[in-house]
Amino acid sequence: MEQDDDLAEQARRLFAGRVEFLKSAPALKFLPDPDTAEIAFAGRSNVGKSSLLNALTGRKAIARTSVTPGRTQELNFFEVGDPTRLRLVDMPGYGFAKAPVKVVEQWKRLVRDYLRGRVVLKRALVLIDSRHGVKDVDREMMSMLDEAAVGYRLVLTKADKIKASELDAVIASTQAEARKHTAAFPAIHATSSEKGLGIAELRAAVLADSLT
Ligand SMILES: Nc1nc2c(ncn2[C@@H]2O[C@H](COP(=O)(O)OP(=O)(O)O)[C@@H](O)[C@H]2O)c(=O)[nH]1
Ligand SMILES: [Mg+2]
Repeated sequence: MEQDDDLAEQARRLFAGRVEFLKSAPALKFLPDPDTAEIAFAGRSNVGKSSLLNALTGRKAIARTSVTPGRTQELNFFEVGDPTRLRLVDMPGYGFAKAPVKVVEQWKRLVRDYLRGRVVLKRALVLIDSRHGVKDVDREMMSMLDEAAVGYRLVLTKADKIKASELDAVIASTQAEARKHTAAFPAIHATSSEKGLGIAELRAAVLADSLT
């Protein structure tokens, strides 16, 4: 328990310190040097990914909250710590209904190649909207991670938007979904970027993951 408290405090300090946008990579050749642990964030467009990155780092707009969802096909890298301890990787959102086939294919290639080949990638976080639960597009993302053998945490977002009883139900159904996937962690993180719910715990988990 003391160790947990220690890690939470370390994580709090780390994320309160230097957080800086490093670069955008629209293709693999633009990836930064693989010299730092990375934690990747995935989720459907509008799931609350930018908001979660902002909440974790305690900034208002380190990651831009979306105006036009589903348009950017880039991996965005943020450095945390001074000297840099880890990188947060904002992966392009998926499941945007109006995306042309070509854009979807480009998304798949970029994300799959990154997941498969990235030695410094320690963990992924797959964000799921609390109101909707796991959808088919999320299952596809989870299968890509299973195949790439990248361990991932399922993170419920916008928990403030539903009742406590509904949250319990979506946690249970998400846990059941996790059991069907080889690389998914059994524990589900319920979060609200708006209210700060689950954010400190997730910060500690991200730091712990970066050290594995
Ligand atoms: N109530 C509530 N709204 C949220 C939360 N997180 C994100 N949102 C809203 O959901 C919308 C999409 O958020 P954004 O972070 O841009 O999603 P992204 O497309 O996944 O990056 C925005 O209108 C946010 O204000 C949350 O925890 N609670
Ligand atoms: Mg976003």
